[in-house]
Amino acid sequence: PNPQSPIPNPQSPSWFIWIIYQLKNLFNYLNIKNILIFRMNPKKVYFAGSIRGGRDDAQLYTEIISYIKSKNAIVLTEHIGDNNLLKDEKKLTDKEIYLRDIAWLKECDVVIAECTRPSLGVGYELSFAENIKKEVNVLYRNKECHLSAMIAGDEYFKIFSYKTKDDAFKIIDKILNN
Ligand code: 6K6
Repeated sequence: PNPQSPIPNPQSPSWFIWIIYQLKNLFNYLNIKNILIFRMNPKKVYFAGSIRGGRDDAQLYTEIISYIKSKNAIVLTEHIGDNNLLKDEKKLTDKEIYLRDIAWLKECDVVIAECTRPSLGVGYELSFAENIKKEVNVLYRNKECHLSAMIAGDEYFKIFSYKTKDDAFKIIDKILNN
């Protein structure tokens, strides 16, 4: 709303234009368009985390995935943080897992990888995602690992080091609001 624009005389036809103008200002002020687009067209996130590389951070993956979902985004790879879902994955052959994950990488809008625990699979996914020009975000705790030079040295990747889970959530907010 623009308090500086004078209120027209209600007898004059310009009052209608004035109302439309004020509604447009209100719409912009509340950023309604962006909210609607975000709600109607949620971001699809490919979350990558270590599986056969080691499950020490499994609980953290669960919490990161829940956080991403709470921000109205879709996580295509929910099983990464859910040991029950992973049991179902074990029923698939490696080829089926590979083909399904590649299809999801092609489908996603953004990749978010937690890379503190080194994982061949995650490294492969990062490189694949770069090759098909997806946005790739790498999170890791620099106090607990020395990130591979092949990841840290690749300027295509957006790399974020963090200390606490809350720091990680703030980074995720920035990624999702892009
Ligand atoms: C369950 C338990 C052990 O193996 C499974 C089934 N395997 C997988 N299921 C789903 N995604 C997988 C599986 N193996 C690898 N991936 C993909 O690679 C995930 O998207 C992870 O981001 C990444 C993990 O790679 P590794 O090398 O740590 O397994």
